[in-house]
Amino acid sequence: MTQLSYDTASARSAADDAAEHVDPARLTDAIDALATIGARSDGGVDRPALSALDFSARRGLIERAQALGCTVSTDACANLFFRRAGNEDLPPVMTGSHIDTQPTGGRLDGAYGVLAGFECLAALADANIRTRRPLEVAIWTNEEGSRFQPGAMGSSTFVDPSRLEGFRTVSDAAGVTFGATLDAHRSAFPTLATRAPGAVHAFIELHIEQGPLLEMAGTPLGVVTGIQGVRWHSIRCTGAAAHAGTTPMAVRRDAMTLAVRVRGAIEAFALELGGDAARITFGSWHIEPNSINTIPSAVTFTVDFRHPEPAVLARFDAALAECIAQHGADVHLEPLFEHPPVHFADSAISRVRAACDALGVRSQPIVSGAFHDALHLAKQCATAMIFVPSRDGISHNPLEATDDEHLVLGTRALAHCLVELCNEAP
Ligand code: HGY
Ligand code: MN
Ligand code: MN
Repeated sequence: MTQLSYDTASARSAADDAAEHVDPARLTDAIDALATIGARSDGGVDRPALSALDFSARRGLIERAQALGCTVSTDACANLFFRRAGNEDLPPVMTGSHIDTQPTGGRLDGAYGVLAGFECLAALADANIRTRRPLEVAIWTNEEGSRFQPGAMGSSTFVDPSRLEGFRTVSDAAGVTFGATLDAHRSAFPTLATRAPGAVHAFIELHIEQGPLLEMAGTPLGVVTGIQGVRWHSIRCTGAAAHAGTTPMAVRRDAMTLAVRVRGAIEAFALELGGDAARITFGSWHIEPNSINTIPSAVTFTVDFRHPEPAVLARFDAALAECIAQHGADVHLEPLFEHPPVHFADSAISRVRAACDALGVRSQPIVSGAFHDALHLAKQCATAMIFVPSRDGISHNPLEATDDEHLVLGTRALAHCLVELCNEAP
């Protein structure tokens, strides 16, 4: 086997070549096509994790990957891996994201990163570029955490397989367990090989910013240096069901009254200790029995707190525990997900920045307000992200949009960065 030379100059020209072979129409057509699976009448997408719609999207992408000459594999958490062979059997460079969406999601959150990865595979084929290392595009299962909490289950178990057993017992609102959907996935794709565990050289995730900062700055590309910390909890407040018309106010045990009081207390201390950088959301509510003329017997709501500083997150944890204790036995806290702030590897960040510079495109450093699968991959290998602007900073909303020009630029930067990483020596 002749030892191919990957000197920087040829690797750099290969990287430029790959970026130039990104085909704008092929990319936007792929985004449009995927958005039809789970399309909402308002232009958004509702494609729950491991639903029939998700399976349908996966089937199409498996076929496309096979047509591109990739090998396709999966793992026990239904992650999908589309691998383009390299000249040397070295740890691969990975890219990818997720294709599950929020219930009122957009067409780009997650899907863009997966389809840009596919576009890089196609661009490499068009340019007839062979890289030293394999290039692997991943679809990570259940990143959103909307149907099954916590989020980012697929990437989390890729990095730490011991977490899967606990995830399998998590149920969705209809009582379907995550384990049952994993088994259904295995039955739906019985011939998929199981990916052999192994080292990963680097992971680069391309994603929409989902906030307003790049657009406000007029910057087309974000060099993502890290992800802020996150806390997810479920809080259950209990009371006593009683008749709405006959029960005097003074003797009620109204679970909603208690829940609103607890919510107010949490919001107050979260904003007080977190300041302008604090992000507190109470997004999901479940009321029992949820009847207009019965006093609620139980109210369960979720807490989503985000902050870039570990010390603030620790103070939030302490204040929340104290708040729950103060409100007595009728308030129960269930932790769902927590992750400290992540700082990406300088080596990966430098590759992303160099790719933006090579394209002659202005970029700026940015910390991600949203979590992503890169949160977990950063534990496994040199990891970084590329952001493109979100129009009006909107995401997790059918109005989510990004200019085609930016979608293409982000993909060109990804192609450039991946080739440079794929040609790095062991
Ligand atoms: O919640 C998040 O940050 C991600 O969009 N799932
Ligand atoms: Mn996402
Ligand atoms: Mn999302």
